[in-house]
Amino acid sequence: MGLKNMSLILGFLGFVFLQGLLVCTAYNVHNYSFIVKNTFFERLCSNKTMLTVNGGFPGPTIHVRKGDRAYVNVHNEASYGVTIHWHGVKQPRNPWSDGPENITQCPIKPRKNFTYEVIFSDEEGTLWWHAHSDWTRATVHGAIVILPEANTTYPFPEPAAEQVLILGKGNARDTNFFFFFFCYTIW
Ligand SMILES: [Cu+2]
Repeated sequence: MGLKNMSLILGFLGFVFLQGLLVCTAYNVHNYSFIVKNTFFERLCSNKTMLTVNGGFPGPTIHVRKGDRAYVNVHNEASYGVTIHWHGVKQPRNPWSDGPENITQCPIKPRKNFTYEVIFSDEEGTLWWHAHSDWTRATVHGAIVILPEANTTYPFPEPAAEQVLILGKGNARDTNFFFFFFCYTIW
């Protein structure tokens, strides 16, 4: 076999190998925009302004599949610094997007933004995200629904529908609710 043929074959094998690597590391990317801002609400028979994401209470649900990646651009329109934590997401080798204020990042200043890279690895099921600065988590939180990988099955009969249920507890006296939080997906 000539030198030219040999180099052609090696080049082809290298191409196939790289394609295989790309297929093995394929994951879906999801982009979200979170705007943290004060929003007027009527709750518990009183009117109040409280911090929300995108004007919702609770905030938007993140939908991914196991192994996916989400980029969440957080715009802070509050009057003080905030961070967001992805509760229960292990974030392998990615602590800088974990969110604890003044531990893995400085708070996002008012009128600034920060894009979190949320790396999902072996998580599957329902988790949640929440603010991680002072008591902002009381109103700045939402669910993360992680479905099984594509072309894999559930460990139980596939449900016909799902409904995310978030339970919180608050009081009307203060703008920062004290709360307990639970998050389920009902199958
Ligand atoms: Cu948490």
